[in-house]
Amino acid sequence: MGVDVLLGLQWGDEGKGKIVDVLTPKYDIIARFQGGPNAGHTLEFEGIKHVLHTIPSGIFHQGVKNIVGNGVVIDPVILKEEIDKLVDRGVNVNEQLLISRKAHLILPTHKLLDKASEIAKGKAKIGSTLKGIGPTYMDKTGRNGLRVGDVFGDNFREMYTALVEKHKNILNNHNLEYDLAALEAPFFEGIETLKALTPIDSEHYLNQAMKEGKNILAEGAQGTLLDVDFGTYPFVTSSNTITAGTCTGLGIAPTKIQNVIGIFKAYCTRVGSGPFPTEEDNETGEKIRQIGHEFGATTGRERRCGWIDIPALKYAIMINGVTELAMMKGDVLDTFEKIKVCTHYNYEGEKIDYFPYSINEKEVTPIYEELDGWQTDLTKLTDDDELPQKLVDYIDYLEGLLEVPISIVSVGPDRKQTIQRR
Ligand code: 2SA
Ligand code: MG
Repeated sequence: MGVDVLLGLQWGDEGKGKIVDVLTPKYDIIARFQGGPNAGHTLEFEGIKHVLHTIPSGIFHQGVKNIVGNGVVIDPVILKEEIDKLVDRGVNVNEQLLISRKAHLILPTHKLLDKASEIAKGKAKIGSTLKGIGPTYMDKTGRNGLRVGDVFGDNFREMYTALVEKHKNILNNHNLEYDLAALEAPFFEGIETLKALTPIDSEHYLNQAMKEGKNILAEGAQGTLLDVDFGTYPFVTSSNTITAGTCTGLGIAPTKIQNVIGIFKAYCTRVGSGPFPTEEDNETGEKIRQIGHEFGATTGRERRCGWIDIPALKYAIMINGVTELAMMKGDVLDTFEKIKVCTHYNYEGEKIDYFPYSINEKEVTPIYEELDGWQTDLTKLTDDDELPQKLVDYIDYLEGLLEVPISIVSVGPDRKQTIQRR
């Protein structure tokens, strides 16, 4: 028994939450290994939409344990809100949710520092979610951070105050007005909620579970192109969003990893700043945005929309060791007469099929193939046999380029709108 990994191959929002929810019945444990409340994982079933930020997407399945690993950063305020909603919906959170003692805490001042940093960058801002992600990971690697385990100690308040003093010194150099006391009240309420949960050491817990024959699914957040090492730096998030992040973010050895399920949209989106070669900043992009409801699940921001990018996907498949693919939101393209696929880049005058050091507009222009659209409503389909031929052609074409089977095709946001291919 080992660990399967499910992660995004683009710039996030591929639909990871939905597919984790669909696959959860095959697993005993679902575990988040990186990121934090910057994530917005949307699940839909029985006519209700749920958005999760910190809590893994297996939480709606009774008996399944959901782990927040050491690689995740936790905002107690947002965690409390998420838990309260789940409790209202009858989820037994105390039984199902376990949190690593080694996960780092997002303090109110981390959010202020995030904002100050973005303002200071001006036009070069990252377009962060302002959830304090960058500053919290900076404190983690800078060896200043506070961890979940600290909240159970006697001197948590002193530790908190010492770190906040450091943050205030930095904030003094910025022209940012803030009311810290107003932010601290909900923070300390959230800390009480956190204290009521079961703390674990995810490395011991998960390795023991594997010995007992349990199946684990690791749930990625954001996407490969936002990875701090391999993404479009500096327009990335501050964690390793790739398969390797599973090892460091949960305490699992690389030899324990089995299947890696890579998720991508039939087109492509990005939220926040940074290069996006296949972006359609025009009517086409707007059409995709409206039909696909492409707005941030955490911030509500408009997502930038464009065509599928094969060199980028091949890069993500390579970095992650993807063994199977899930294609999401094909239904959004139902009314398109023609569908474009970027197969290569023109890179400084040369035709290439790989993802280069920089994909800035100056260096890279996409080269497209155009395929016929299927012009069929996919949303009612339930079986592999019912897929229209033109969609099958599209899938075959992508599989040929990507050299990995597309085993899942999603045709709508609901749990039920998922086709497992044979
Ligand atoms: P951060 O907040 O420091 O991680 O931001 C750095 C970059 O990472 C991007 N990022 C995301 N991109 C897509 N989806 C994300 N989650 C939310 C969603 C985003 C939202 O599900 O829609 O609601 O806006 C996510 N989280 C971080 C971010 O846009 C920056 O480009
Ligand atoms: Mg999302």
